[in-house]
Amino acid sequence: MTLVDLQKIYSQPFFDLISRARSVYLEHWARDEVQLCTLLSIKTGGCSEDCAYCAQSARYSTGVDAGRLMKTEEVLQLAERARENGSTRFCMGAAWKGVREGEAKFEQVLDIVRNVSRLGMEVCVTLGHLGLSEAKKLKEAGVTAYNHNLDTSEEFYPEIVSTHTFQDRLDTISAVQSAGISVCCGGIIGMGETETDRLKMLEVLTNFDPAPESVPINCLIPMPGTPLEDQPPVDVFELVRLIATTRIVLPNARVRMSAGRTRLSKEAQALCFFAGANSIFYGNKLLTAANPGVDEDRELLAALDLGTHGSDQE
Ligand code: SAM
Ligand code: DTB
Ligand code: SF4
Repeated sequence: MTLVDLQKIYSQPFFDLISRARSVYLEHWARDEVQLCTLLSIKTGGCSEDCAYCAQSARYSTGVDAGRLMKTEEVLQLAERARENGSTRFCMGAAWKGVREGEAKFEQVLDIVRNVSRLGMEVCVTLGHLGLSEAKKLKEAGVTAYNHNLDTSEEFYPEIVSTHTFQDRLDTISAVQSAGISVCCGGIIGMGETETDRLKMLEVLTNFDPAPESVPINCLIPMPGTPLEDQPPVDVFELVRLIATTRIVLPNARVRMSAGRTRLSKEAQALCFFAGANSIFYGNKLLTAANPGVDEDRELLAALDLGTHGSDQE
């Protein structure tokens, strides 16, 4: 896909765009079903990187203190609870620049993954930068997907992060793919980027080989203390257009409505589902920020007659 192709799709009349996205969804997915994913921050805060949106960067005074890496037992208990609550994917995040083979913290993560993967859910981790040997170890331990977002276009990336590059992100993704792990890769909107930046990011995603298995679309949560704390909210129709375009060009990907749902109305979320979103983070908390309550989400899915992945529907 080229940027021009994406611009054509994105800028067609709104109802044509979402109808087309809905048809593509129905052609590729058996039923209306949303995957519930539980997110857990296994190591919070104190990160060396300066990502301008992130409450976990040690550079900003955000009130998020640096924590220690959780113990396997603690993680396992929460993973069991997530499975009981209907999640079919468990995503663990760590606030690090990256991991290296031989480090004690990496060994500890491998131990966590080995244990969590026995529960039978998809196991996703997001640990920052890594190379092929680390990716292979994670695969062996039972990781099914690695989350590493491009976050925005290559051109806008240096405005958001100075401590690593867009190319570093691509290198990690390529290591993950070479190890045979599914890639979960998306971005954030609402950081001051243009429509072209958003579509350029999507252009890069459509040229991944293999295509990303899941695409998280985050709306910026303007975290107090970060350089982006005063950013205005994203226009909901721009969000819906981006989700619909993603559904059309990456028909087999799980498109995840990720950060920022607390600021979206029920109606806005319904439009996002219609446009092809088929996964959400489920649980009261994301990594450090709030997420809609589980009861609220259950009610919303029921009101829209949306089933959940992994549950018996017949
Ligand atoms: N340190 C790892 C990394 O950078 O890949 C993993 C954790 S990082 C918090 C994962 C993703 O969460 C980021 O790439 C970004 O897309 C999203 N994220 C973080 N803070 C956010 C915020 N305030 N609003 C929206 N999305 C956010
Ligand atoms: C992703 O794209 N979004 C999630 C997950 N991958 C790791 C993280 C959202 C974080 C929101 C801000 C916070 O909780 O601090
Ligand atoms: Fe660190 Fe990841 Fe936050 Fe960047 S997004 S500051 S790398 S935790």
